Amino acid sequence: MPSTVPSARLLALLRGHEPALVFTGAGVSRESGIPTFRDAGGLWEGVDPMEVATPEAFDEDPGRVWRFYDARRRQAAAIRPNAAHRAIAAIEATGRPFLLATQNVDGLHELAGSRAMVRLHGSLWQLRCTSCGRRSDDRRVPLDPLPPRCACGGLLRPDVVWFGEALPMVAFGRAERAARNAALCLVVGTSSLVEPAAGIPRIARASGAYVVEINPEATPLSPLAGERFAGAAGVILPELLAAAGIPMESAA
Ligand code: BV8
Ligand code: ZN
Repeated sequence: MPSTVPSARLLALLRGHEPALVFTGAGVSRESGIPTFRDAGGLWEGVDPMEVATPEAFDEDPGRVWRFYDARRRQAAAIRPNAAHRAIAAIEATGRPFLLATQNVDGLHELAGSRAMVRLHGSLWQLRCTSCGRRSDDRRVPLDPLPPRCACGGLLRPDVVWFGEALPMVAFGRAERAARNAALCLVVGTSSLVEPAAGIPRIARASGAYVVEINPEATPLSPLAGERFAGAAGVILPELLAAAGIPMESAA
């Protein structure tokens, strides 16, 4: 098991009160039981993202897109946050200037208590009407019938950001501003392949933040990291917090 020995610089930053930005991807939910996208056995294995995660795919076959997303909602509804989600919420709870920018849509950060956060790619639990634009919070699993329809009769879609779609401007703007001000940027569980979200940690690094990557694998971001921990977020993050003396809630 790789030991987690943070540098003196990282320990000082974790213990300090300067602004911190945490940027997460699917790997942070891995230990809750949700597959990532690009690992073996991942969501994109056997599924062409262009057939289930683009507006064109939805126009062509909303039923196929909804079967993919309803399955992910059912999967996400059945699991709980893991120690990585709780550790990130514990950093926020120290009261330091903090923002979590997540690419995840599963809602586990919110369940773990994260509040100062932006969802760069939307949420599985929000639906949006393709006719009247109305947004709704909808936790029903399974959704039946598929595809779901709005009271206005319009087709409802998952309120997530598909390939070729713009990210929510307010969320992305908040993440960019936090990246420009961050002294510490933790990049957890992301392949750093999907733009423009993957640019957020690069903005932090260019603005002087100390970037730390937590990921079993190296990624295109790795060369920019001042420090890397090659391991599971659910193991590494609690160890870093313990070394820094940051208290963590145990599993609720
Ligand atoms: C845009 C939907 C323009 C939500 C997702 C060529 C062709 C077509 C498009 C492009 C192209 N080149 C660039 C693009 C743009 C494209 C893009 O970046 N494509 C990439 C793949 C090349 N981007 C877009 O299309 C974006 N929009 O550009 O629009 C525009 C601009 C203005 C106006 C109009 C239009 C939209 C991007 C968002 C796409 N939506 N999903 C959903 O269903 O979830 S992408 C999908 O990838 C998810 O959102 C996910 O969040 C994101 C990133 O993946 P990761 O989270 O990093 O997950 P991954 O599996 O990749 O990696 C997991 C990592 O965890 C691994 O590194 C693994 O080692 C690690 N790990 C595993 N276990 C653990 C762990 N880490 C820690 N602990 C563990 N236990
Ligand atoms: Zn409607």
